Amino acid sequence: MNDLDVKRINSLVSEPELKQIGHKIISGERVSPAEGILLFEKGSLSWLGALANYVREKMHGDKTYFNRNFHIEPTNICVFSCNFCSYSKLYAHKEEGWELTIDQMLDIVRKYDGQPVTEVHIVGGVHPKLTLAFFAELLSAIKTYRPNLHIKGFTPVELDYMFRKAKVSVEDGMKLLQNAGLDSLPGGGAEIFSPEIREKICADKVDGNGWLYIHKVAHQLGMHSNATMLYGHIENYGHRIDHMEQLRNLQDETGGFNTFIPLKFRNKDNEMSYLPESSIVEDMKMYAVARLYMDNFPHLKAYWPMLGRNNAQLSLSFGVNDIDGTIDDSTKIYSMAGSEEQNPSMSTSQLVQLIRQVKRHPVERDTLYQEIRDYSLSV
Ligand code: V47
Ligand code: SF4
Repeated sequence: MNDLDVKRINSLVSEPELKQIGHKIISGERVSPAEGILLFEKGSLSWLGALANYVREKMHGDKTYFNRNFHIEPTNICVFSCNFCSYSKLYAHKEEGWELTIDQMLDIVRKYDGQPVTEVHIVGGVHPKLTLAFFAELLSAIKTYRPNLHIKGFTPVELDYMFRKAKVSVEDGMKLLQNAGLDSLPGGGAEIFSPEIREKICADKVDGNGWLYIHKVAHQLGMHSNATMLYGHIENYGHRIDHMEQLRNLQDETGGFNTFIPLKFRNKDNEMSYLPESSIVEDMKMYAVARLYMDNFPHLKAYWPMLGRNNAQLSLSFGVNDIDGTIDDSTKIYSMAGSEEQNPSMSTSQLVQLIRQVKRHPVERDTLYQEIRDYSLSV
């Protein structure tokens, strides 16, 4: 620990209890749940930012990762009715939704022929007629067509439904999908684990324990995964810390998570539109506390299509070291929920520029954070 760092950063707060937490963080000690709540409640933005940036730079220096990926959304028809969702169409209104065949999804993969994309992210609604066998066939078809493309797909919400319908255990279902070509799991569907909040915003889908168990089994099979948290709606700081605590505990056990992704609730066109959105100050606090609390998560990601480009740049001073990639412009879930980004795609050079503008060091990565190209070495 560097005493000068402690002095410099802790001069930004006066409360002894906060100074003590700052001291702990700089000496590499873990923040407790009660201390996590104090960070949210009492920490000034400048102090939290300085601490989170200290941790970020200790872990990654100026490196800011991105990857080249594209999305496939098999369907937006969903049996569930999460109140925050602006995207899904109930099966009863299926004529308003879409549902892609395996061939149509392969056409999307073919669009990227010859392009240096490394990952496809498959995520969508939970269609009552799409089966485990259908998704296994989709995975095999993609792998046969482009074997080196990493497939990151399906949230525990989709998986839990698929496995229950097929009457297979989580273990058997995950093995089957892994053998068919599934490489890792994205972070979606986590929302907020607390049952009292889940009951009010997404009562009918897999619960927090179910979400965690599916990721645990994936990790035990050697797969990596991400984790999200939907914040800025009806939850309080205690619920956020409880969510992060449960993720941190599972990570201690398995080490299988790569990235934590806080997702800001957007309020356009959904059942929770009456709620105001969190302020940018609150968003930056969220990133900073996440960086400080999730000490065993190697990476913290800002999902720029949801947060907006300028705020994603800002987040790089509040603990974030990864910006989600150069994604395809057919991704609908976020623009439908009110993100400023109505066309959430950026070319690699635009993304590199965005990172360089805030004097960080762009590095292209693959899904598992192996470095593909260091952009500090080129113009
Ligand atoms: O679980 C839905 C969120 C998530 C809204 O792993 C909303 O690399 C805000 O998890 N306001 C799915 N958020 C997307 C997701 C994700 C995205 C990017 C990268 C990765 C990754 C994962 O989208 C859902 C839900 O929490 N969401 N509606 C809304 N109105
Ligand atoms: Fe369905 Fe996912 Fe939307 Fe919930 S968030 S209604 S599970 S598509």
